[in-house]
Amino acid sequence: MFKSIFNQKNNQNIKAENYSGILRVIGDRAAGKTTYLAALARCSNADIYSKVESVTPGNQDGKYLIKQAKNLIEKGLQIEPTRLANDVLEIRDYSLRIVLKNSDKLNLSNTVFNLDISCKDYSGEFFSDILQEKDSQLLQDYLNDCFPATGIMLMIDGTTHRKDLEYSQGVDKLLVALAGDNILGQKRRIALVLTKCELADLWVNRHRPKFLTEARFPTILKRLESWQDLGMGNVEYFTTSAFGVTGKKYFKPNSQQIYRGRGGVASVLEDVKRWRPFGLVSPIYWICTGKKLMDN
Ligand SMILES: Nc1nc2c(ncn2[C@@H]2O[C@H](COP(=O)(O)OP(=O)(O)O)[C@@H](O)[C@H]2O)c(=O)[nH]1
Ligand SMILES: [Mg+2]
Repeated sequence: MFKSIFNQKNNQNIKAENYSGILRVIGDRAAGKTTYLAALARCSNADIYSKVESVTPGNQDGKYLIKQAKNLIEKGLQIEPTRLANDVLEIRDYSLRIVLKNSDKLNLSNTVFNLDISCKDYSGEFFSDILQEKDSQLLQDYLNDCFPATGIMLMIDGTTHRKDLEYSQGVDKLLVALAGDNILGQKRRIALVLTKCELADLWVNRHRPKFLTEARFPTILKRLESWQDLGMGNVEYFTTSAFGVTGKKYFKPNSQQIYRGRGGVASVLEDVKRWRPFGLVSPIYWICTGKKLMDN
């Protein structure tokens, strides 16, 4: 609906810019990877000032994400853990088209950005178990599967700072394994995404993702920065929340906690009517274009 109005009004001057990206989402169990993807697929819920015009699934797996959002998140339930596949070919490959509105408030240039992404969401074991093992065939298969990716989203539950050292070892292994350019001959982009940033201790610094990462995950940040300094690829930092906050002046996390421990936070969406995730598109936009998108 909104789309057609937008198109009619600006029909003459619309320029479309198309980008595409092959993404892999990596992170520990319960980092929030699948919930993030499902929230993204249901992005029509993003707030009215959002730059996102629409997100449409490009295949069955993309549709499955929308179903997960409708049947689980919106009913106040958790998404089921993603199981480790015995064969990399079994991993779901979500294909989505994200359409962004013109970001120029003065409407001088009417550009529509189309981001076509294909995105694989590995199970948490890939990160926590397999990356610790040596010479496993499955690990090798997974890494080979990562190789064509233009970008990797490394998702970390922002509350798991006690695991900084542990995670940095996994990150190390990954960086070593992925040395070299991707299939397009480009340097790979790694987006480090801190999840669950509607929670009070993360929320206050949501606009300073690098600062927040440095404060909470100094070892990981150091590893990534030296990888970048060596000219191996590019890294950028992001904060996100699949649930968001409610309230205009006094913000309140729109999540209800089920569990909190060293391994992170488990929660469900509290108020479905006021579901406003944030920071969903920024990392993807950066991976696809190399440019940063301000708040979405
Ligand atoms: N508070 C909060 N919890 C979240 C958020 N995203 C995911 N979760 C919760 O984190 C837990 C693990 O999420 P899941 O998507 O299954 O993680 P995955 O294993 O990385 O795919 C579940 O309890 C989710 O509901 C978020 O933005 N905020
Ligand atoms: Mg999952």
